[in-house]
Formats: sequence, structure tokens, C-alpha cells
Amino acid sequence: MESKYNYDLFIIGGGPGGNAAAKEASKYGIKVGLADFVEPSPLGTTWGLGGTCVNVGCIPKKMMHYAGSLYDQMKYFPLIGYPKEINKEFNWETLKQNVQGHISSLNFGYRGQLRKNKVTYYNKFARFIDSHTIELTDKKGKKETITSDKIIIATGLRPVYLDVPGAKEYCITSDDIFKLEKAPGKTLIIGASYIAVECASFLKSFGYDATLMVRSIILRGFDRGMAERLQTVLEKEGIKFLHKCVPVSFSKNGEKIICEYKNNENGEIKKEEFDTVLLATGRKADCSKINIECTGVNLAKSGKIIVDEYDKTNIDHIFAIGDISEGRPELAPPAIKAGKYLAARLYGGKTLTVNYENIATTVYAKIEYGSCGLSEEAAIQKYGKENIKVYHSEFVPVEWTFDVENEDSCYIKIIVNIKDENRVIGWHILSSHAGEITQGISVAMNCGLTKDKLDQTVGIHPTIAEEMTTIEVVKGEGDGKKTGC
Ligand code: FAD
Ligand code: NA7
Repeated sequence: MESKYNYDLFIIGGGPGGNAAAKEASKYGIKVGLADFVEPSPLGTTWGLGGTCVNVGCIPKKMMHYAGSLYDQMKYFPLIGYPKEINKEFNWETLKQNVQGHISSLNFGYRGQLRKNKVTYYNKFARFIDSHTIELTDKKGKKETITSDKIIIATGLRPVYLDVPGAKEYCITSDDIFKLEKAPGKTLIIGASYIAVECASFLKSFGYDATLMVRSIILRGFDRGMAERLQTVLEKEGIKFLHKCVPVSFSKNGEKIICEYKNNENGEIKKEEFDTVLLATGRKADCSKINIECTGVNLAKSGKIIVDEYDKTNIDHIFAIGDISEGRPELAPPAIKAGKYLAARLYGGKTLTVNYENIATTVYAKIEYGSCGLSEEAAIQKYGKENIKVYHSEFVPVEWTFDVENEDSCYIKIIVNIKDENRVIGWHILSSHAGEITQGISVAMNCGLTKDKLDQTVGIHPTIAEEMTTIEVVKGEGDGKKTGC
């Protein structure tokens, strides 16, 4: 029967979530449309199809992190027989061009995939007219209207600008950093979470002066002991910290930005000049832009969309996935899984929903911090201190021993529930390649990993990861420091 709508499914947002939903839905022979439009940042930065992850998130960040770690490895050069310096200074322009080149190829790939899957793509800003009708506006302001039986909202989040004089005029965010025309130079990063720590790390590796302004604590929500260990590493690597400080104003002095800031503990006001100020103070939802009010969809206090376990809003034919949906992790892989599974449930007769337990993540800092499951604090709160055991180990991987003066070490913390066969409920690692190692652990944790199973596993020697098979020291009963095999 001919549908009364232009589309069976229309998706607003072409990030990881929206694209995954579109690709999956198109497999079932329905008519799918997708709109993706990037509103320029206050600095005027804009980008192509693929959303935050591809353009201004995971991908450029990981490339810069990798570039930074290569620079850090140069300290080993004289020790392994290579010249100390590769005779030229670091060139931001080269790095930026190569990162952006890769992103352009991904943008092109995303377009091709939509075309191949017969998804109609609109590079237009979408806004509800009513719960089945969407107005689409292109960059020249030309409008058209489409209707759809079902609609998925996958519009993601954008960086928060602080309500401080000069913030919008003089500061940048993660929307701009990866495409900066000029090398960032001496940089102040406001915020102390995931994005702030990662940006400070790669900027410092490239040789720029990097300062983190921390309002309260570093890496809120992560395991405190691990966050503090990472902070020590960052400080040792020369990243500066302005603790308990918040910005008061930003102004310009020629090319320089002056940040006036206040220490919340002693009330002291100070000033410092920087070449770049990066705001990494969180990301927020703004559903008013898509005129969500006219659909009757309920929003949470955060401004995100309230959904049930099937990603459905309170309006039966409207769904939300990815960062814009309340209570979901702000990460790309869960957005992709949510989009794929939702489309398969709606059109493919499938029943699978995303398992949000044990989603691993990694902070790509000077030393990577990988984690999965509960922090020590959360484990104590959930199970009680007497019902958990924390194993730990501090060790130097063989790769780092070229440098006899090396003082760095890796650290692993494994939290188990002793009332449930010593099941692993928290995994934390500070090491190189922590992301790669932690991905494997999250699979094992989802299969019910226990401490016995770890102990019975034969390791791969000599690796960092093998340490997880030999940890015996309980935190509080020894410092976990290990030498030799
Ligand atoms: P998005 O990727 O944000 O996509 C939404 C899209 O919808 C955007 O293209 C937006 O422009 C478009 N849109 C919005 N409104 C409209 C409209 N009205 N009409 C049309 N289009 C619209 N996650 C990880 O898993 N690993 C990482 O290492 C990682 N690093 C990150 C680093 C940084 C600096 C940042 C900022 C994020 C990082 N993330 C990381 C998070 C990850 O990028 C997001 O979780 C992911 O992109 C969310 O996907 P999404 O599909 O929900 O939304
Ligand atoms: P987060 O995780 O929301 O962290 C925001 C950081 O900014 C955090 O350190 C905050 O400190 C700080 N903050 C927030 N508001 C202010 C003000 N007004 N002044 C000073 N400092 C402030 O954001 P991210 O951008 O790091 O990451 C968002 C997600 O994107 C993340 O989950 C990744 O998956 C990708 P606080 O701890 O509140 O004192």
C-alpha cells in the first residue's frame, strides 16, 4: 500500500548513531531519508558528513594522540642508535593537513555509503513542523518540507561556552582545535575531564606550553586513585595545573588572549597571557533548535531526550539515539549499536537491545587510561567495602627499560566482588595501548570474567597485558610494585 508519508523512516543527524540506523534500516526495503547539517562554531569552523566522532572528536583526537606519542618516543632515539632529533621543528600545518585529509576521505565514504544503501541524504538543517513533518533548510536558506512515518533524532551535543566575558569572542572549543589555521602555541585548557586531559596531553607532546584550569577535580566520574595517578604523570610531563581556579574574563592584547581567573579557595585573582584558550567544559543538548516542543517529546533536565530501553520517546513514532538520549554514555560505539539495533527492531523483526553494562572507555592521555566497569568508589558504594577486593600491580614494561633513568610505570587495578565468585566488576589500567587491552577485557567481563579465570590464563610474554594474569597483591596489603618477570 502506498504510504501517506514521503519516508518510512527519517533520521535527523548523520553522526555515528544516525548513519548506523540509516544503513541498517535501508536493508529492509523501506524508504529512508537522513538530514545532517553542521552549524558553524562561533569561530566559523564547519565540517562534513559523519558527525562529531569523525570530524571533531574521536578520529582527529586519536590521530593527534598517536602523533603525540610518536614525538614522546623520540626520547628513546639516542638510546637505540638513532639521532636525537629529526632535525626539523614540529610543524602543526603538516599534521593538521594530514588529519583533515583523512577526515575528508571519511566524509566522502559516508556519503558513498548512504548513496549505495539508497538513503536520501539532505545536507540541510532539520526542524519539526509537527510530529510527522520536518522542515529542511539548506545553507542558502532554501526550505523544503518532508513527512515521515517514523523519525529518529540523533543530533548529538555541542560544546558548552562559559558565560564569562570574552569567552565566545576569544576562546575555541574541540569544534575548532583540530582545524586551527595557526599553531596553537601556549594553550590554556579550561576543564579537567576527558577532552581537556586529552587535548593538554597531545599539545604538550608537540612541545606547546599547556595549562589545565581545574575547577574541582580531574576526571570526575573516573576511579579517583587512577585519576590522581594520571595527574601525577601529567604534572611530571610538564603540563601545568591551575587548581581550584575558574576564569573571570578573557580579553585581547594584540594576538595574545589574557585570561583573568579566580582561585576559589583563597579568592585570589590573577592574569596570564596565552596564544590559545580552549574551553573543554562539557557538551550540551539544545533540542529547542529542532522545535521539539511541537512534537510533545519529553526532555530531561539536562535538555536531552528521555527514551525507554527501546530508544522510544513518549511519542510512539519518535525515537532518539546516541549522545542526545538521556542516560546513555557519550561515546561513539554505543551510539552506533543503538542505531543499528533500533532499525533492526523496527524493520527487521529483531529484538536485541544494547547492553550498556561494562562499556569500556579510554582516556588518550600522555599515558593511556583504560577502564571498564566500576570505579573503586562506585564498587564500595554498590557492594560495600567488605564485599569487594582490590588487586593491583605497578610495573615497568620492557619497552621502557631502554631508559635506565625511566621513572614511569604502568599500573593495573582489578576490583572483584568476593560474594560472587570473585567476579571482576572493575578494571583500570594506566599504560601504553591501554585502549587495546581494555577492549579485550570488556568482552571477558561481559562473559562473566572472574579473578580465577584471569589467574588460570597463560600470558603472552613479554607484554603489558600479561600482567593481568599474574596479579596477586591486594591493595592495602602491599604496594604492588613489581620488578622482573
Ligand atoms: P554526533 O556525532 O554528534 O552527530 C550528530 C550530527 O547531527 C552532527 O553532524 C550534527 O551536526 C547533526 N545535527 C544536529 N542537529 C541537526 C539538525 N537539526 N539537522 C541536521 N543535522 C543536525 N567517543 C568515543 O567513543 N571515543 C573517543 O575517543 C571519543 N573522543 C571524543 C573526543 C572529542 C574531542 C569529542 C568532542 C567527542 C569524543 N567522543 C568520543 C564522543 C563521540 O564523538 C560522540 O559520542 C559521538 O559522536 C556521538 O554520536 P551521535 O551520532 O550521537 O552524535
Ligand atoms: P565533561 O566530562 O562534562 O567535563 C566538563 C569539565 O569542565 C569538568 O572538568 C568540569 O569541572 C569543567 N567545568 C564545567 N563547567 C565549568 C565552569 N563553569 N568553569 C570551570 N570548569 C567547568 O566534559 P568533556 O567535554 O570533557 O567530555 C564530554 C564528553 O564528550 C565525554 O563524555 C566524552 O565521551 C566526549 P567539574 O568536575 O564539574 O568541577
